[in-house]
Amino acid sequence: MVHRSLSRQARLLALVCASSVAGCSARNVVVQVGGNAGGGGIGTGGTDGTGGTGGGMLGTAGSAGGIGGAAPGLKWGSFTFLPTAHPGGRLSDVNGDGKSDLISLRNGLVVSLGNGDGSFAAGVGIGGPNMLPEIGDLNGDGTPDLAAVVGGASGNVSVLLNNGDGTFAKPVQYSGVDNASALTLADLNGDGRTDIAVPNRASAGTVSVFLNAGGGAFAPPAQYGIRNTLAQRAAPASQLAAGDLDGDGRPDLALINFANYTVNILLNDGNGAFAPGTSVATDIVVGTLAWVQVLDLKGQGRVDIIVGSDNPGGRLGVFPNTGAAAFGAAVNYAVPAVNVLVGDIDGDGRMDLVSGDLLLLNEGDGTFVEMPHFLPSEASALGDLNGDGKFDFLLVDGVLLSTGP
Ligand SMILES: [Ca+2]
Ligand SMILES: [Ca+2]
Ligand SMILES: [Ca+2]
Ligand SMILES: [Ca+2]
Repeated sequence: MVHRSLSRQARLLALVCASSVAGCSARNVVVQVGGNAGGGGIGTGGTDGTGGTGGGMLGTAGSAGGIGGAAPGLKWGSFTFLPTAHPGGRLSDVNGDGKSDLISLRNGLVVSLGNGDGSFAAGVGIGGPNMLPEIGDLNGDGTPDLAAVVGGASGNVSVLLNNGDGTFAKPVQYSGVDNASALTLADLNGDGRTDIAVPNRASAGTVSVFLNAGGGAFAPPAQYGIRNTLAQRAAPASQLAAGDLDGDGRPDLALINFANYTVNILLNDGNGAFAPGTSVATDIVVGTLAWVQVLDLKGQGRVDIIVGSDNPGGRLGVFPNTGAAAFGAAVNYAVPAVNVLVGDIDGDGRMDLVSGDLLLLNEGDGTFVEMPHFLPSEASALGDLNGDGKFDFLLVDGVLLSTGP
């Protein structure tokens, strides 16, 4: 367990925001959080560049520096909180007007187009499962499509293709998953088309890989077993992330077991077939290991693994990639995984994390600085809500719009 103290500047910033929490329920409270100008970036696609579309930097990059560096200072100006009623969910610009739209749940998927001021038009039901989707360009037309799993023993993967204007074709179901609760999108066989991988919670620990046959249609899945030598219980994977863990340029899979606190790695042979790699034991034994992501935290071309448990006493653990899909001892943070979001919040080119109302700012050395209670309420999603290229937060009770400078 590593305890990291906040830098003086970070502490001041946290205090500024903490003291504004009560006021943030009023309208248009401005939260001053830093001096330097510049926007943030938003990555919603694959974390290693192999995933779906929609990733990349939306904001203009600021100058070098950042919290914890020689010249600390968030490259934000200020934020304005607007209490806005919305159901929460995922953000993506589905109709290509430069404003993030909201994908939420109401007996299926609902699309609410962004008005460009932090509010949303009335939602339109598009069918599909009552499970938030992953977002990526599945048919290669440059517009974001949706894929979500349907749970249960006879579950399936539901694919909703964007007609190109933010309306969606009827969901197409693909069978071959078993009690799944998550999927990830990445081009697993290197043909330029986005594929789908789904961990099966039943079936003694397997992953179903659906290769994209073109046009957003998917072939019947191949199943790959997960070695699980560290299993304390026969608990198959529940969540996964795709990224190049062994440095061969092909996206691999990191899977977490929801009960036995291990991370299992499946290595990609380059054709979208997978063989078991290492199992990494975490020392996170509180709650359920509920979240996994892979990110190159040091910017050295090696993808690290981050896991989190969802209990109030839970933690986030960062496993540094020491090369060839081997991972060093975890750096742990006393932060439960609460709807963890990934994005370059402070615009320094490094991916940061948001968990609940807390920020974890990437220092660039594989560690994070914790900024507790930084947001006035829990974050639901990150995106550019008003189309100005700057990072905004969709909070559970409104939006926090970046207002510059
Ligand atoms: Ca839009
Ligand atoms: Ca598309
Ligand atoms: Ca592919
Ligand atoms: Ca690889």
